[in-house]
Amino acid sequence: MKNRLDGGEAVVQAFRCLDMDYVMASPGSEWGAVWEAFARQKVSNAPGPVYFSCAHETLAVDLAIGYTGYTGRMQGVMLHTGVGLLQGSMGIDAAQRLGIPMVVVAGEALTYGEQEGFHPGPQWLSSLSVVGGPHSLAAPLVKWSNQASSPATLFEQLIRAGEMAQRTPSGPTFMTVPIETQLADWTPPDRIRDVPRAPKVQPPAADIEAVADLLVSAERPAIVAEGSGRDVAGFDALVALAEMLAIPVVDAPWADYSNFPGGHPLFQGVGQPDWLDEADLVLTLSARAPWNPPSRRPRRAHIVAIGETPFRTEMVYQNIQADRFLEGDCAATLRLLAEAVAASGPKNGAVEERAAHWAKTHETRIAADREIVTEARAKKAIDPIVLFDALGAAMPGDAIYADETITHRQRLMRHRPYKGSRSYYRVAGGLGQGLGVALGLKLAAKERPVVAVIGDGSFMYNPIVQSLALSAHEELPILVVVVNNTGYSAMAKEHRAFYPDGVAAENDLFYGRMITDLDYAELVRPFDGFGRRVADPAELPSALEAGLAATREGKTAILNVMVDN
Ligand SMILES: Cc1ncc(C[n+]2csc(CCOP(=O)(O)OP(=O)(O)O)c2C)c(N)n1
Ligand SMILES: [Mg+2]
Repeated sequence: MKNRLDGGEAVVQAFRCLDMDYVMASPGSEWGAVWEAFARQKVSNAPGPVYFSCAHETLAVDLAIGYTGYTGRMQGVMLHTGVGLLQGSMGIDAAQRLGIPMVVVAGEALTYGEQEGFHPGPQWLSSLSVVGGPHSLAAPLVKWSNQASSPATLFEQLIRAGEMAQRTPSGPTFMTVPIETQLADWTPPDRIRDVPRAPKVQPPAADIEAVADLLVSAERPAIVAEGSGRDVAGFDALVALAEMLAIPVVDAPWADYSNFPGGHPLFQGVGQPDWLDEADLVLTLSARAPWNPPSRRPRRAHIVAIGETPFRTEMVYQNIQADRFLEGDCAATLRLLAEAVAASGPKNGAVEERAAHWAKTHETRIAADREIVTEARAKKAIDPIVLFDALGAAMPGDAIYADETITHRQRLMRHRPYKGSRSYYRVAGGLGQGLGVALGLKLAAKERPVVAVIGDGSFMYNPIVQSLALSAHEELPILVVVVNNTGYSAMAKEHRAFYPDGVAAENDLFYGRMITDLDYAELVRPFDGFGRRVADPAELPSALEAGLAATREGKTAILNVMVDN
């Protein structure tokens, strides 16, 4: 009895075969068989995933998002039936939007105490019962959702869920594993297979050739990058291709990652500069929404959309306006393009001319941005731009940023404190996930400083207590910078835009704004962290340095930075 294999072992063995590092868990009482398997793994010194207890479903899912976002390695997430799934659902939704593969499992009971000799607990009859099963709640949020069909199929179904999650378009999959299935005997297959990672998909060679020809003959090519910096390979491949032909690169308005070095002479900032209308060829990289408004494509350019999944089924509307597609892994496609361009022979002087032109444009923009910072520094209060500039100066070049700002995001991206590859992660989906994503990034990159930049309103949506407790307990110190404009600026801004001459504007009465005056830095005290409220621009550099120093000593730091808009 003691060492019999059951469904719980099948779950852990499947995660082992899928080469997961962690099972991020915020569980309930249904998981006894899986805990038993983890105990067995521990006492027998067997290799396998680490069980990571998270104290909140949002944290469990977001840790997986941050960790996989950085490493590219898929993880497991274990939740408590329908209620746990609902609590973690916003993170799962974010994972789908970001294309982060993960296998999420939740349990349920099937027998309610009617099976002789076994009672799962009375809670399953009333409050935990989900008509259709937890997998029906998960279905709209994931690529695939089902109940484990039987103890005999559980193991292979979980493996397949992991294999599917990694396939294009990558994203979360979900499985309900009933308690009865977990407790049932399980006989492992004769051969336990190490599951290979999903191969990278590449566009056909003829399509690569055709676009390489377009690139070589283009007079004014340009690149708009949204998600190509997801991995180091994508970042490096973009630098190589851009340099080869002196192609200017801009970040799309909703860039998910650091796609290109900000100090590179070919980097031309974020958004849709006017000169894009003069481009004759534009490559968009892993872009869901390259133009704003969506139909406002560059006027003259032939547009080539590069990426694994140009059309996202979780989006209601897209209008990417591509004239041609190169569908496949972005990094691999960029590399193949560079190879094809190199093979096409020496380039003419136009490339050198272009390089000089864009280096100058880059310099002009940087100088203008410096001017903006200088002007902002003259203010008595802290302008958010001054904060972002000070962050860039205070933090080491390898700092990683998790960005959960709202009205400050475009300014953060413009005055980017982040530098190299894998240094910027946009927090996707609904608010309240920045701390979990930042902790997941820290778990993945313990040697790099991690900075969560979060709006004050967004901060309040996070599971703050749970995140700080986990950060202390698991020794994951991060620097949290609350960009505090004392409320929801976004709401007041939209309200004013809809009713510029309205009663609210006239009387400064914005109901949606919500003013808070809590000192968020105080919240870190019970967790032995470092906290400071900063309202004076002159104090910013030393406060940032002290915050960073605290994280180096293993303490999480919260800087509550009072900004003026
Ligand atoms: C879960 C969730 N609830 C509500 C919203 C709506 N919402 C979008 S922005 C925002 C305010 C965010 O405030 P803050 O982080 O302070 O940013 P600011 O608007 O001040 O720049 C809210 C409530 C949301 N995006 N997600
Ligand atoms: Mg705010």
